Amino acid sequence: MSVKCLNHVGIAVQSIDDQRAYYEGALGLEFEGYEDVPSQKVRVAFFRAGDVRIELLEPTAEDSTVAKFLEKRGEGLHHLAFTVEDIQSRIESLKESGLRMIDNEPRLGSHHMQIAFVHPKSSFGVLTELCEPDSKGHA
Ligand code: CMX
Repeated sequence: MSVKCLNHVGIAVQSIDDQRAYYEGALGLEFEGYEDVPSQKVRVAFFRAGDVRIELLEPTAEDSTVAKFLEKRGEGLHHLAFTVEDIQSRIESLKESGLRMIDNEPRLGSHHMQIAFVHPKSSFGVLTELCEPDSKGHA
């Protein structure tokens, strides 16, 4: 299992609009836009920091996993996402090495990517996302 690069850093927030000025204004990161990700019940905003993105995640439903996270842990670092090739084989090899996956099959995430999560109990408390850009090269 080797990853190509760090794709993005996910940060759970109560309100994207309340934090946009910090990332865009104070830090000077390039704002790339908003996206709804219905499969994950979140609205996200991306900011470009060199080759990596910062992804702000705002829940869109009370039963969103991000709503639960905010309730339990408050705002802050939520996950790290790594770019991989052939995500289904990556999932299988992680399972074979004994790791617990949240997703046994890839799901559609932001930027048309196929995504799958490793359970944080298997990754030392850091929720880890695998993502594979689509054939048009979205990343
Ligand atoms: N990072 C680290 N630990 C986390 C976590 C996170 N982001 N979210 C939950 N946990 C921990 C909980 O604190 C809990 O730990 P303790 O047992 O020590 O208290 C443990 O994981 C299990 O939590 P839970 O409350 O029993 O279960 P949840 O229903 O909250 O589910 C999880 C946890 C990780 C399985 C769920 O959040 C999940 O499926 N996440 C993957 C999908 C996701 O996060 N989507 C949003 C982003 C999508 C995107 O980027 O587009």
